[in-house]
Amino acid sequence: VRNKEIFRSGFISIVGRPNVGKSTLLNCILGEKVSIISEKPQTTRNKVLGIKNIPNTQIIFLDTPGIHRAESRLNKYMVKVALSTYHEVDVIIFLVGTDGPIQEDNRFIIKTLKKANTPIILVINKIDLVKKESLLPLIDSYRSLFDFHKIIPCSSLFDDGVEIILEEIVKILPEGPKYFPENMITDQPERFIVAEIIREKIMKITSQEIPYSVAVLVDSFKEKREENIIVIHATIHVERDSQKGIIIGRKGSLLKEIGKKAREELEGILGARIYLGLFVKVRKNWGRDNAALKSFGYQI
Ligand SMILES: Nc1nc2c(ncn2[C@@H]2O[C@H](COP(=O)(O)OP(=O)(O)OP(=O)(O)O)[C@@H](O)[C@H]2O)c(=O)[nH]1
Ligand SMILES: [Mg+2]
Repeated sequence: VRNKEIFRSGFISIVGRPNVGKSTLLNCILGEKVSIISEKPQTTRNKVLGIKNIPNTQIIFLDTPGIHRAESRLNKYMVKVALSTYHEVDVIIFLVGTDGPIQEDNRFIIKTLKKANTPIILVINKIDLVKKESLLPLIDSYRSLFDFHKIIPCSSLFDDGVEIILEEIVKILPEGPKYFPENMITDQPERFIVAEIIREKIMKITSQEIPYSVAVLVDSFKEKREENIIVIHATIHVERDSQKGIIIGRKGSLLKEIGKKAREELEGILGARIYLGLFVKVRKNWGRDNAALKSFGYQI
């Protein structure tokens, strides 16, 4: 019988291929948006921390960039970030879609998991997209590849099965301290959240290489408390002149749309009226420039 008085806590990393729904799962668990989501792969670029408090328990989740065959510097950095979480967590959630284990990326990930000395829970996400009958063979095929601590099917989009993931995690968590105060949901500074929400809108609105050529930095963030207004200036950095034109759009229409969507969401998150000034700047080939990557928060 577990002693109810014992406080349990621990760190859980969510890893997997790009686009399988890692950030969606984190947001679903927290009931709040701390990590941006898009239908395009490689949305998350940094480790994003989310804190879940339940009675006598604190679970700290790390959302990570998708692990894939990385060619560019930024992508290699992203994969490194994801793999580096293995050593700082008590449990790893390996998230996959319903499209089968055969992908090369998954094989690579399983190879890395074999070296991690941590319980690994396989979560099969997006089960809303397939028939129930197809799940058992899928589970079997994964089971033959690795000795997972548990295999749990779920749909993060529809909050189906997510509760079971939490129950399983709580069973493995060690006794530990309350690392963060209870009212805290993430350790990300507001400026980072603002930059990410702007980047999310760009990822959703633009296509082809544009989403991957964009980095967003908040230049200033000033609260006018008496009026409940936050004045924010941010710069969207692109890699080429042509991309600057595309982001701005005809008579500034696209930039206006990005700004409007970001502002509306940020007003909800920050609970204030927001003035959002957006600028677009070309930083030639920043993705290949270590100093630029560093200044955008991608510490190579
Ligand atoms: N149908 C369905 N779609 C889902 C589910 N979970 C996530 N998605 C969708 O999958 C897409 C990718 O979701 P993300 O949460 O951004 O995926 P990710 O794994 O964080 O992706 P990266 O950050 O690029 O590695 C989005 O369009 C989500 O709406 C699910 O359970 N069912
Ligand atoms: Mg993500």
